Amino acid sequence: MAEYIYKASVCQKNYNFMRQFRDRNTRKLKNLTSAQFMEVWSHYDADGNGYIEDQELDNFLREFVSSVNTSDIGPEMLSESMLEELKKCFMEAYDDNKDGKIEIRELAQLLPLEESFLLLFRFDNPLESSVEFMKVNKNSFI
Ligand SMILES: [Ca+2]
Ligand SMILES: [Ca+2]
Repeated sequence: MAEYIYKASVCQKNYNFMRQFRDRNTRKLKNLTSAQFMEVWSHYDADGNGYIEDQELDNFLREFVSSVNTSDIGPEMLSESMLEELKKCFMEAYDDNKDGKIEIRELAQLLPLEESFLLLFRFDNPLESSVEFMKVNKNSFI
């Protein structure tokens, strides 16, 4: 994993959306508020179908990994084979229902969330989809 992070960090040239959520010094992800989480979600679920999949998943992984670095230094991209390998490990860890896509509940396990917000994702809650989630989110948080 360390190697991936290093290599990815020399690669990304474009604006990295994830970087703003990392602590300037420790480079750890900060606890996200519900609003920030939804920003991340809608940024990467570009077509809004309720899943981060295929190209969206690749984009997310690239940025997630390379955001560890403070700046983008080189023009080189994360190689396809490295990305594939990374994706395999990643999906094994986070794709709970093994459908090859990341849904909102799975992303919630991946990102650090603020305590009160985290409760929404505990197992006895009835949220089935991102659409439902956004409804609840709108009522209780914004
Ligand atoms: Ca999508
Ligand atoms: Ca899944």
